[in-house]
Amino acid sequence: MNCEKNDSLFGKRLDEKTVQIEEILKSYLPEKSGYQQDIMEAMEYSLMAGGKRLRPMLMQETYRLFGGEGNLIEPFMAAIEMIHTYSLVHDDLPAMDNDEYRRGRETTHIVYGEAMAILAGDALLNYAFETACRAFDMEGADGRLVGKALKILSGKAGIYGMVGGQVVDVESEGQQITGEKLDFIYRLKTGALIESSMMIGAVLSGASQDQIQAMESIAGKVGMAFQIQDDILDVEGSREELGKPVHSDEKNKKFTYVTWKGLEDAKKEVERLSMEAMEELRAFHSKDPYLEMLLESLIHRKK
Ligand code: GRG
Repeated sequence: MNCEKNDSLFGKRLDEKTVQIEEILKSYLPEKSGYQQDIMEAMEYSLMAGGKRLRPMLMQETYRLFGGEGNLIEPFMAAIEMIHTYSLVHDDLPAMDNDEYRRGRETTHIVYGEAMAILAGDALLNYAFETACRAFDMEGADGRLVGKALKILSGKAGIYGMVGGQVVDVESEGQQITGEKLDFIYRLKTGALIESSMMIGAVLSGASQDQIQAMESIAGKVGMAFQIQDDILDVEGSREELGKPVHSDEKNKKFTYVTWKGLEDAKKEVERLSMEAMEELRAFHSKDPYLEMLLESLIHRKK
């Protein structure tokens, strides 16, 4: 009974926080005007298509964990979701996964054409940095911390982060790869943005270097568990719940944790990594259990 009550309280807060994040994202989108209006529309279509908003949520909760207050975190919350969205827009293109459906609606290139989808992805990536830089001008902002957060954001999105992981993933299509290479792909392709989310939350709240590193470790485990769960859902999930086609890995001849170890071991690994991440998080004795509950909810996520 108590457990059910906790679940419904968590669900209510999750919904409320998601709505708040949607408002923040909307407020940072460019005004649709001028000759380049079409690209602004495509950016909005892609960004405001729904989605779990996990990365900005993790960033905001980590900021709060270390006592961060006020709205300094908001431009970075918008920026991380813009980068995540650009990666999905480009990943769906015919040259990559060639998917026509995402977040419950047609992908950007289906609606706006391929050229505009490439440009909308580019625009979201660049606008993410324009947006994050707005933190420099906010009241009470410490320019050194904002600069440090920008360094993390750029590094984790690039060739030593998400793009690097995606490159190896694309090159490995149709191949049997080693567990070590699979780990590399997952850590970078999926883990890097999740790591940057929690690290930036810590940096902007003024956390110590040790605390920032601890967040990188927790987020690394969350990212790995999240990607393995994504593999599981691609086999076991439904198009209705996921808002995107299932069996996409099979279609693209991807070697995944599930093809490597099987469904049961994959599920155990998600649980193991998530438990470890929660254990590490408990060392920070947060008064608010929300972040821990959020991590726990990811183990059983259906979308
Ligand atoms: C194109 C440079 C470039 C990178 C693409 C992120 C990515 C790399 C590809 C998307 C496909 C994929 C399976 C990525 C792994 C990360 C992942 C599980 C993304 C989906 O994230 P969710 O579930 O999506 O948070 P929503 O829609 O909820 O935001």
